[in-house]
Amino acid sequence: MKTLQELTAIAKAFDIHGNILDIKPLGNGLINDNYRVFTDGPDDYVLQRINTAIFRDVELLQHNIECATAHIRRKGGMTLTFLRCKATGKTYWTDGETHWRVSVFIKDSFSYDTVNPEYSYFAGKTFGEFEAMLSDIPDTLGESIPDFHNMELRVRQLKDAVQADPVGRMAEPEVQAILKDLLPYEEEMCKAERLYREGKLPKRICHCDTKVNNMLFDDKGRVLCVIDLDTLMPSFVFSDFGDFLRTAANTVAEDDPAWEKVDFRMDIFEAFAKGYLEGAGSFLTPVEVENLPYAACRFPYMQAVRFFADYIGGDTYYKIKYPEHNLVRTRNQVALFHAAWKKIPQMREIIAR
Ligand code: GN1
Ligand code: MG
Repeated sequence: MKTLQELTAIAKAFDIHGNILDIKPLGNGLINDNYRVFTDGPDDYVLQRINTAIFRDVELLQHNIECATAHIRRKGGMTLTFLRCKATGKTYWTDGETHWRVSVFIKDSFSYDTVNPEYSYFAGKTFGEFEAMLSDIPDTLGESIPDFHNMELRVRQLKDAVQADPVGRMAEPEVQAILKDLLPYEEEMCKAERLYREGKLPKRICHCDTKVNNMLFDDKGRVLCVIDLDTLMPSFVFSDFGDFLRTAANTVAEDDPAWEKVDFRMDIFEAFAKGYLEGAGSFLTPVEVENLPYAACRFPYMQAVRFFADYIGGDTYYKIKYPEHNLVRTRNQVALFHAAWKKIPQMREIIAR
């Protein structure tokens, strides 16, 4: 943990305007550490410590973000503004150990962990338009986390954790039961990777972390800006479609222990799908559209696999608040997966409409 003085010194390495009045923790991301920098100038700022255990190539990460934000801005879209370090001209600062960056804080904005259908419609439209805007980006973007949304890899990582069992959690009967529940769906859930190999499914620049709280709204529920651009990379459009619904259509939070209360909300699905198809309809192929119900199942499944692998592996990836946290999250996502899976026929009807 850095002191206020240290954080202030880091913030001052960037080209910020005004004097720093205070710096306070911000938000509840599971990966980076975020702070709000209060100033007496026209803007406040967001100071972030980049988690380099996860984002190992900061140059590539920032290259992706700089290219994407510049492209969106050229098209008149609203996006994040990253500041340059005064000494190096780069959009990050490092002391050789930790890496930091600063962006302009977007005023009068709100972020939510849950949304109603109306907001979901706006969110769908925004993510669709976001992909549309980036569809003709001239730069080449890399994978800031290699194979981030590759289901085959995620399942392999789970199996590796099961084999290694570094903290003895395979002895827990519940862990065995969850594994038995998940594995039969493996092949079906790796469908996107197969379609890609067969040349039937493209990769496009996607956001890849479209959870509800990665979008800022104004006070009327209109989307102001898509944030958290770290995972912006070539992926299947299923990533953005599926990950939003994973968080928004769940009747409870992703780590709610009351997994019997988990359900997949079709009103949210319908509103989001409508917005998304309006925003992205111009470039989506029939294979992409046809598989949107699959996308809605793929992401609860992938998240279950990821939380579960982290639990079995000894909690090295996600921030946890208590020892069973990743297990609770897993159970929740497994329940969501089953709920969504049962509703595929209904989803198909809605998409066809
Ligand atoms: C992480 O950074 P944050 O909290 O928005 C994760 C996502 C997961 C999500 C689960 C880089 O997102 O992939 O879906 O937690 N980001 C990374 O809540 O792994
Ligand atoms: Mg986030």
